[in-house]
Amino acid sequence: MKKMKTYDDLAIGGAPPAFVEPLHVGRPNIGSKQTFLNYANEMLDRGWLTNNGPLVQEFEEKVKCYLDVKHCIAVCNGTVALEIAIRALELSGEVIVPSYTFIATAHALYWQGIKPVFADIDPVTHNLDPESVRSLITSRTTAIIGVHLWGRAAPISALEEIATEYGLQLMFDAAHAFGCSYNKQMIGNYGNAEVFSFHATKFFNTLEGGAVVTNDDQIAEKIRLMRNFGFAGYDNVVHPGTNGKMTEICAAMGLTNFNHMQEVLKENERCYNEYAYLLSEISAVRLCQYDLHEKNNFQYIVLEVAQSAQFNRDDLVTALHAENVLARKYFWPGCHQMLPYREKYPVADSALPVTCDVAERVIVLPAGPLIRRAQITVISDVIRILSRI
Ligand code: T4K
Repeated sequence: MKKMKTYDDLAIGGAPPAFVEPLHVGRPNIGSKQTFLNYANEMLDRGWLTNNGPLVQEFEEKVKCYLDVKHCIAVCNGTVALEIAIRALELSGEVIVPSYTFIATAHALYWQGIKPVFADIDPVTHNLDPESVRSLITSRTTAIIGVHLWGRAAPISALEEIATEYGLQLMFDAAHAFGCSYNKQMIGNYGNAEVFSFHATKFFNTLEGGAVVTNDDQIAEKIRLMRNFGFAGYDNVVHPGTNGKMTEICAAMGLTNFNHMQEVLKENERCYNEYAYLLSEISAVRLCQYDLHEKNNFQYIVLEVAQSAQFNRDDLVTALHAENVLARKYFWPGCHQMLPYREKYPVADSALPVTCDVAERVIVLPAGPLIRRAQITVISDVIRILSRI
C-alpha cells in the first residue's frame, strides 16, 4: 500500500526539495527555433530592423485575421500599448480601473496625469464589479478600463451599458486574454480599443511586445501615428507621440509562435485538467474555473485558499518554494496598496473588501506545456499535506 505522506516529507519539514531545478510560473512558450532563426536571418539580410518593417506588417495582418478585428497596431510592450491607447482616446481626469490587476494598468494612467480610481471586483470572476464601478462615477470620470483577468472576460455587457449611460469611453486591458472569447466573439473586438501584452510570460509572446486592436478607423489611425512619434510622413508631426514601435525581431517571434499556438493551447488545457483532477478533493483550495462555452487560453492556474483552510496562502507559498516550486502571489497587494498609490487612497481598503480578501488568498501555480503530470502530483501532494495539518 502507498505510504501516506506527512508534514515531515515536505522540504519545510526537513526533507530535501522535491525539484532540483525550480519550477517557474510564466515560462515562455517558444515555437520552432529554426523558423525563428530563418526569420532572423532574412531580417539581417534585408537590413530592416524596426520602424514598421515587413515582419511587423505581416504580424499585424495575422493578428487582425485571427481576432477578426479591423485594426491591429503592434507595439513594443503592453504597458506602452495602454499608454498610447489612453492618449488616443483622450482620457483625462479620473478613470475607473480594478485595483486587482498588474500594476501597469494603473501606472499607464498615472504616468499621464490621470487619476486611477480603483473599483472592487467580483469574488468569483476576479473581474470588475459593475456596481462598484457605477458607485465611483463622478463629473471627472472619462472612462472605464476593464481587465480580462486570467483571460476571463470582464463583464463586458454591463460595462458597455454603464459607459453608454454616462457617456464614458470604454477600454479593455486584454493582456491575459489573447485567444479568448466573450459571447463567442474574440476578445479584441470590444470597447473603443483593447490592449494585449505579448510579454515573454504570456500565452502568446513576441519576447517583449503588445498591440492595440480596435474596430474604429480614426482611433486606429491616430494610434498608428502616435506609435511613431506622431510622424505623418517625413518632417511632419501631427500628434504628440512616442516611440512605441515593435521591432522586427519581436515580430519574428510572433510569427513563429502563431504556428505553435494550437499546440500550446492543447498543452495548457491538459495541464489545467490535470490540476483540476488532482485538486478536486482538496476542499482547502478552489481552482478558478474557465467558462467552457468560450475560447480560453488556460494560461493561468489560479488557486484560492479557502478562508476556512488550516493554512493561509503565504504558508502555501512557503511550502511550495521550499520544494523549488516558485508559485506567485499575483496580484498582491492590490494596486491601491502599492507605494505610489497607498497614500493617495487611505480609505481604499474599506472600499475594496473583495479585492483585499482575494489578493490575500490567491496563488498562481506553474503551468503550461513544460509542466508534467508527475510535477503536478507533487504540487497537489504538498497542498494535501498542508490541509491535513
Ligand atoms: N496588464 C496586465 C493585466 C498585465 O498582466 C501586464 C503584464 C501588463 C498589463 C503589462 O504588459 P507588459 O508591459 O509587461 O507587456 C510579469 C511580466 O513581466 C508582465 O508582463 C506580466 N503582466 C506580469 C503578470 O508578470 P513579473 O514582475 O512577475 O516578472 P518576473 O520577471 O518575475 O517573471 C515572472 C516569471 O516568469 C518568473 O517565474 C520567471 C519566468 N520567466 C520570465 C521571463 C521574463 C521566464 O521563465 N522567462 C523569461 O524570459 O511580471
